Amino acid sequence: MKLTRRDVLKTAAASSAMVALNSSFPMVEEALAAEPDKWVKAVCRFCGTGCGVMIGVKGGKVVTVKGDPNNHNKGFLCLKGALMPPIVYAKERVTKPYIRKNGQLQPASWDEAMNLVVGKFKIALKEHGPTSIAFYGSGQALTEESYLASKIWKAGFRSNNVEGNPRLCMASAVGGYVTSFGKDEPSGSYEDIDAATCFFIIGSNMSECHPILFKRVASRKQADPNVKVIVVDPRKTNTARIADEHVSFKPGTDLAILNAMAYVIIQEELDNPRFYEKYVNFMTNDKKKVNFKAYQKFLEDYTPEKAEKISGVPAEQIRRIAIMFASASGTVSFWTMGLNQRIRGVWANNLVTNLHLLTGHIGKPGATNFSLTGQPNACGGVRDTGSLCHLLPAGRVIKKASHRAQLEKQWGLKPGTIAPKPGLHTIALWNAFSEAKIKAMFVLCTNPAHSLPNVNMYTEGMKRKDNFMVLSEPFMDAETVKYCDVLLPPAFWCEKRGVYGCSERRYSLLMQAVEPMGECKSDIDILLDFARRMGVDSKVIPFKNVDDVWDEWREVSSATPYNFKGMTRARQEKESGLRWPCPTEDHPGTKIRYVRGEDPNIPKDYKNKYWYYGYPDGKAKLWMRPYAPAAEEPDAEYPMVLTTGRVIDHWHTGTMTMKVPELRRSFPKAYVEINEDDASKLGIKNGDNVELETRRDTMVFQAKVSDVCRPGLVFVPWFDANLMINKLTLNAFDKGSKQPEYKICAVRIKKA
Ligand code: MGD
Ligand code: MGD
Ligand code: SF4
Repeated sequence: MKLTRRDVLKTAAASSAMVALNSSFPMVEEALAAEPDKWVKAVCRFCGTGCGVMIGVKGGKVVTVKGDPNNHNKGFLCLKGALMPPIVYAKERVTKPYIRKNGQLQPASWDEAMNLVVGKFKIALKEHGPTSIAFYGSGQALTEESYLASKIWKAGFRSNNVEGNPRLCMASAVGGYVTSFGKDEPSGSYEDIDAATCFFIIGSNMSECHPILFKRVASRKQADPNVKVIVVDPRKTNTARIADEHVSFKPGTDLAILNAMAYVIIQEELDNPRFYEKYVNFMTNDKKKVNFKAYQKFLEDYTPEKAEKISGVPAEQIRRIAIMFASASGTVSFWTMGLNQRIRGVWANNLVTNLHLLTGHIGKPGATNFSLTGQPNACGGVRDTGSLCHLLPAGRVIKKASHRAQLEKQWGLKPGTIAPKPGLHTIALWNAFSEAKIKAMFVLCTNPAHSLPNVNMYTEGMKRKDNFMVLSEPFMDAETVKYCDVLLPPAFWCEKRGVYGCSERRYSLLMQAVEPMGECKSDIDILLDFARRMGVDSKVIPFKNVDDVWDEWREVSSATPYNFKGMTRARQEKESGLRWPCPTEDHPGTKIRYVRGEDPNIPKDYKNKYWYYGYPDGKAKLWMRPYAPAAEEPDAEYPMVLTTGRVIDHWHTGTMTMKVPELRRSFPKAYVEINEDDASKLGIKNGDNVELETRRDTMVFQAKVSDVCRPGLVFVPWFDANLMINKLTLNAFDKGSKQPEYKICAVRIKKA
């Protein structure tokens, strides 16, 4: 369906509603403005779907955007993707450096700003050592930026305090994949959607958060009426509106539902012993290898009737969805933050994977367990390059001496250079910054003063005089700007060059379309300048530009199963994305991992079909994870559950999407979504002001009364800088992944 700019803008305000209808999904296939002088190939700035875009440039300025017909999105974009140009030229763009003097940010030269930054980092290093400095990055930074920052810190400063917002986002998915397969990242790809006959969507509001992928799911269902969609979410979201089965439950209890599904699958003899007897180890929660019988015994605690008592889901519905999942010819599971942002996030991930290992719905076209990445480069930038406090590039971990030694060799470092102790994970890092134990912090491409949970605690810490924060941020109105000591002006999206890696392991090149505004520099140039001024050995950081960084990263990956040696810049410029592993320049990239004949890491003459090479015996692990309650369950004092999440037309903290009039109009401010029965009991009507109080803070939102939330649950979107729900959320986190539980906390509400 082709739309004119006028059509698109007319539908913008109603875009969320349109998505549910799917047949009239607003897609933008054509240029929206004047015919440009040239088209430049890039990737959408927003979600982990990673749609390819063509940027239209006229007179040296970005004038329009259209979908790249050669990338997986086949020319389609959602509205956020199609409406990016005004963001580049927003009046709030930071175009020169600033230094805070007497509490106010004052314009400064690059030299003045960088000298101050470097002075602070040098003093911290000299007086308090490498553990007193930190880098806090982003799954929206380019791959080269994350790799470079991580190398500067880990190899240049011997500091493992390298973290970023993927800890708030994908850490539990990483934990899930690594514990189940010994290796991170999904094994399937988007083509699986076209072959699946059942979709199991749990804790993901795909229609609003991965719209172009959701369109592919909806089209698949439309094309074949036998295709089933199961949506497991305590809210009846737009995604749920195309479901054959919407499973609504008490938030946090889905672990019991997933175990009960496994119980039913075995009871109905829909399990696949031929697969699991050969390729799966059954593991207890305390890491003991056991047999299938022990698993069956474990599942006795999760009969559908017992799970009904825990979750509120009728036993009969659990039976129905289990049978639907297992008896389909191919089932694809998708999940995102509804599972990851939980103190049992890793376990929840394992339990979805269990269903695939039990039924053999894995490693075949249309059958895969697929965690959707949120940010455009959370996979390619941070997970793969190991830019977190416990990781090293390409799946290596800091704790392992052999992994450190491999990296030291590849990086040409003296043995023992990389510090053996992992750094501080995100919550611990910001706690340490608040206590001024971290003395100097470099924040890049993220807005923590808005996005951290229980955020008042951390903004108090950011106000201290005895810690120092340098922030690279393109927009003056981003919340964290209020707290930084130095503000640097980065080039934005189309003004720089580098790689984004999306959910399906596809790495696509963003080519620079226009010159950076004012005195802006790309984050790569900012980091290279920082390393040089800090005196980092030029043998450790020998790069002149972003392409040099990419070439080293290709080389470093090539000794591992990640291997994207074959993704040369020349190829990336020509092709619209390649999926790793891609070991040679003539390799087409990999659709399905762990399968002989598909995954280049498996020798062609390997005797079995599957090989989970993350574990020495080549078998995946099926974990017995029990249900356990959330960190803060509702009680007599705070009787309801507060959950937070997204709306289709805004991105995270709103610094970008709030600058597009059509998107801002569509959701001008945050609100609280309340179930109609709860509202009537509390005397709340649509549009009333409602006070929400948690153990952290109290805030007032306008009520949106509907059937979306189940009774006992309220939802607040978190994009609004004037109504930051993170003042109310909880910073409890998963012990394994260290990802916070944004999705559940106890709240009491009343009409304000
Ligand atoms: P959320 O709204 O955070 O989005 O994508 P999603 O995870 O799909 O949460 C998803 C769902 O989890 C909600 O519908 C919520 O009701 C449900 N949920 C709450 N509690 C539970 C529970 O106990 N169990 C289950 N199963 N579900 C629960 C997030 C993704 O979106 C991410 S991580 C990023 S970084 C991107 N951000 C983003 C954005 O900001 N805006 C838009 N429009 N798209 C985005 N795409 C990406
Ligand atoms: P963003 O708004 O994406 O949110 O949290 P953040 O990363 O803090 O921030 C990105 C910042 O980078 C913006 O200020 C943007 O203007 C800036 N920026 C854009 N382009 C560039 C660039 O090229 N260079 C530089 N230097 N800066 C740039 C995201 C985080 O939030 C995530 S990923 C998740 S999944 C969490 N989800 C979540 C939730 O579901 N609920 C609640 N309540 N809170 C959440 N917080 C988490
Ligand atoms: Fe951009 Fe995601 Fe929309 Fe694709 S689906 S155009 S990547 S926001």
